[in-house]
Amino acid sequence: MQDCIFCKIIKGEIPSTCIYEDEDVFAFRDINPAAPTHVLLVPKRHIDGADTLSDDDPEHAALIVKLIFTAGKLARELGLQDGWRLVTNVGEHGGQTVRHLHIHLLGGAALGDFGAKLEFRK
Ligand code: DGP
Repeated sequence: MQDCIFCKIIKGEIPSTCIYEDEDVFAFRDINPAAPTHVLLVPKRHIDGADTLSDDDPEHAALIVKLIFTAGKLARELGLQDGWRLVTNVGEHGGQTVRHLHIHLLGGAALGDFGAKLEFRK
């Protein structure tokens, strides 16, 4: 998608610290880390968010499985043997600031509520 910042990162038009790439998935360091290790995993194909996943698209389910499997592989490679967290924010109330589906991989410390947007605005 033309104006999507993550599509530009995937195409290399905006620099990022890529740590993994295959034909479907791109993973890079978050610019504003919320934990000692904070990686974003995104599908190369633009999908707005988890709210636009659909049974009608046969690729969607396979992509989600691949993103989560890849997160597990990266967590092992990055030494997160003590545990890690996956988060996907959806829409305005979910705190999604970039409208390209992404999964946050967080770890490297005991997280508690760290990195999870559990607070809410009154
Ligand atoms: P969310 O709030 O769930 O939509 O997360 C978006 C994340 O994307 C946020 O943690 C910061 C990160 N981010 C935004 N712009 C850039 C960028 O240009 N480069 C990188 N590496 N990360 C970005």
